[in-house]
Amino acid sequence: MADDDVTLFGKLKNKLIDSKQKWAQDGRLLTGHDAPPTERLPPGQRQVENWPVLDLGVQPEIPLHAWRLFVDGEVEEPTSWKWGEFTDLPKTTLTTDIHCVTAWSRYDNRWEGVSARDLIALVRPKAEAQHVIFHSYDTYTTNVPLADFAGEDVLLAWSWNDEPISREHGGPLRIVIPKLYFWKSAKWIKRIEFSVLDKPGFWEVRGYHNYGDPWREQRYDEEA
Ligand SMILES: Nc1nc2c(c(=O)[nH]1)N[C@H]1C(S)=C(S)[C@@H](COP(=O)(O)O)O[C@H]1N2
Ligand SMILES: [Mo]
Repeated sequence: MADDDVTLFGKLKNKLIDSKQKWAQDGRLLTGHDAPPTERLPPGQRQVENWPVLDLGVQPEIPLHAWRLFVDGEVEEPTSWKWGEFTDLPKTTLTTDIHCVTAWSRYDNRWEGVSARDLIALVRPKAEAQHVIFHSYDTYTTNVPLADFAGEDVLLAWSWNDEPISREHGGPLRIVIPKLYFWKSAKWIKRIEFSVLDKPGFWEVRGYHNYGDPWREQRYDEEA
């Protein structure tokens, strides 16, 4: 693997990370209301037209020749792909809404990529695999139940509104899980681990909710 070719731009924004962790402790932005999933805008969210950038302050630049995706853990067929191999897989396009825990929602984002279902069919998780852990090039991690990763609207996306996903938004490849808050949609995805045990990720160990359903307003861990 040509990991030497991956450059990290920026510096970890420790103050920003600390203040978000404090927000979680204080329960900032919580309305205390659930909304039925039939309601398009989840409680406490406001619609935006732009697309904000959120990260830890570090944005990896991954040249396509150095890009790899590894899928491993509790699967029958651990697999890794180079860029051209991955983009040769069957493609799916999908239009979804984004709901960020910082209370913005963006409607009608058109994604193209490989569906999680197609990927799952290739690697064949073992029966014991119940959790999926995403590992990114910027060292970010996040976790979802396998049942949610296997949702029909989950994508490994390389394009947004018919353009390649920009570096700041997680290109070359990011995860898109529309039914959960956007922190679960890992940018710059490098490795997908199928696991028997759950492994709370970067924000989940800093007070964010382990599951993150926007319609039940699961912004933060109740114990935090
Ligand atoms: N690798 C990685 N993925 C990440 C993050 C990150 O810092 N690193 N931030 C998460 C958060 S908190 C959000 S809201 C979305 C932001 O995606 P965007 O910058 O494209 O809006 O990415 C999520 N995925
Ligand atoms: Mo977020």
